[in-house]
Amino acid sequence: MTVTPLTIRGFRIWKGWLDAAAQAELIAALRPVLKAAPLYRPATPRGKKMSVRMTSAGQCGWFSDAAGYRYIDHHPSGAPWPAIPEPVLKIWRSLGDGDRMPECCLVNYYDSEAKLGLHQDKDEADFSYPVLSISLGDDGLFRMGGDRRGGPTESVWLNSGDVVTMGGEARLAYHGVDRIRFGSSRLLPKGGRLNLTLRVVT
Ligand code: MD6
Ligand code: FE
Repeated sequence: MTVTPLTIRGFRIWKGWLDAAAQAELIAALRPVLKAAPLYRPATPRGKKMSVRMTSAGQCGWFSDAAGYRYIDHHPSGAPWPAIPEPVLKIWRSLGDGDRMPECCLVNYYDSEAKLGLHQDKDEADFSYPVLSISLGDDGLFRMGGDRRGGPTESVWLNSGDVVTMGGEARLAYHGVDRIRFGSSRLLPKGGRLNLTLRVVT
């Protein structure tokens, strides 16, 4: 477990924050979430299906279609979003914010082909709260930039068990996932990478 984060461009990267037992506990806790709220592929406002599959837990979930990026209060199937599992909330209590708990846990699943283009997380109402991200399964190449698209970036491989917090000046920094090292972890039986991002939304 790291006690001091690796800090790149204001992103704080807690390498190996979760040991093997903690990672397995999270996967077990996520299984019923994925059953109640199956992964889907959102479409961008321009009409292109994303390669990353997504779902959410919490009071609201992140969604996108022709009408734009936003949070919605139920799964696209109409089912309510499941609650954020306790082992996930525990990580927020350690590394997230002390005043408010997250309202959304966005779950991203990357297969061997999936990637996530450079973006800012700006669909939330108050940027004074950090976004916390948890990596599970295969390694992902995480790219971090600054407050404008096209500026310099640096990349780091995120491994299973790493936690990243994006707060302060980095809260609105551009970031994305260029590729997955498919099969690099044995945490998920079918391979791939799961990323959880916790956000205060309202
Ligand atoms: C991912 N993460 O790592 C995608 N956003 O799969 C994000 O988009 C992200 O890792 C905000 C803060 C941290 C992140
Ligand atoms: Fe993001």
